[in-house]
Amino acid sequence: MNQPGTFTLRATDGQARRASLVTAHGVIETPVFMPVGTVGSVKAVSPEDLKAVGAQIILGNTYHLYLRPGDELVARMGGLHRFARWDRPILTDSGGFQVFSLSGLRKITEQGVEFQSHLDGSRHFFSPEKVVSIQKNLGSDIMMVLDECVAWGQDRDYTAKSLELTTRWARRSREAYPRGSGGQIMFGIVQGGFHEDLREESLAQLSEIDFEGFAVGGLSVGESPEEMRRQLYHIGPKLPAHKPRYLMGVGAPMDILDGIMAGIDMFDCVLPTRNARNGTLYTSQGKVNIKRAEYREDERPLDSNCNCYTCRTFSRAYLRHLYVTRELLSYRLNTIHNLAFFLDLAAGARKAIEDGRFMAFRQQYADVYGEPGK
Ligand code: PRF
Ligand code: ZN
Repeated sequence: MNQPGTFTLRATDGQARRASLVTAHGVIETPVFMPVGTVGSVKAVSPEDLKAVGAQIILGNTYHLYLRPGDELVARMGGLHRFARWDRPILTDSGGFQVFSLSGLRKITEQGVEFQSHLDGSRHFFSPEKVVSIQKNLGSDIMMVLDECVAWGQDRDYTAKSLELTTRWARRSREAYPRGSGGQIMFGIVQGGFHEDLREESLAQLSEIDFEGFAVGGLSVGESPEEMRRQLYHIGPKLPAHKPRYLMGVGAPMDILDGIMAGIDMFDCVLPTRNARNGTLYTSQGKVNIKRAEYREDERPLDSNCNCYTCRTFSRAYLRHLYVTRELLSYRLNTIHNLAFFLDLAAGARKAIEDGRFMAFRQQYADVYGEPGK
């Protein structure tokens, strides 16, 4: 079956799943890590670089692309794939997170959310239908519904009311783009804060709507690693087994591995790309801060276990020099390596699940990166 949304489980190992998801721009093998390309560009690297490190799908942001250059301009340029010259799958987030984390004054009503641009303070309004229409203009393969990402520390009463609003918005989103009305697919987003019963309630409500996949939102918003795992292990295994499961905005290597352990299939995070630009590099021996003096005359590759262009070609000494002198090449080389590390982690997890040794694979990373929260 090559109908977008078709999801095929290939193997399981405990709760961990090895699967594939059909989209209009090709099949995604999961578990998958999705590099973040907020404005239609993964910062510092080209589509060619992304393919060389094995990126299967990238993420774009409705909020940013709507503000600049505008979704209608993107549509006139043939859609985001053609505009950015990326011919593999794209997932677009709904803005349900960016509006709450980036924009100024905002007002939530039944109809939607009014907000001020972080660029110039101008006022805008997102309804669930508007956000679907923007994502139609962008032409992403996977659309996300408009949701309210409840801030860490909100009380139970607020969270319970909020998840119901997220459900009503989710229903309106699906109605604005019924299943099969085009080549795009749509995921619902489970909210419910840090109350297991509210998470279950959110999932129960969303399950009545015919989405092609389900995301877990509202995690990694400031809570402890233990609290995130409590929610993740509770709700992950309860998500529909025959549909893709996406943990939004997560995370560090151990968070991704523990997400996989909870039955999650898809991940995105700015950590590899943002940290690359800050000189924090992920290696098989742990995190490396490339600016440190100890690397000044270090001839070795950044990670002898990595086969990326950066590690095949350059020394730590040169990477340090580029970083210290703020050379633009530093951003590209560091980003290539960090993405290779996260994409290799996902590829390794896929293989380990197929071989029935996922927990041993996870342990190798835990030995280097430490057990979360310890
Ligand atoms: N909702 C949406 N996008 C998100 C989140 C969410 O809750 C998060 C939370 N970690 C990241 N990105 N729409
Ligand atoms: Zn490398």
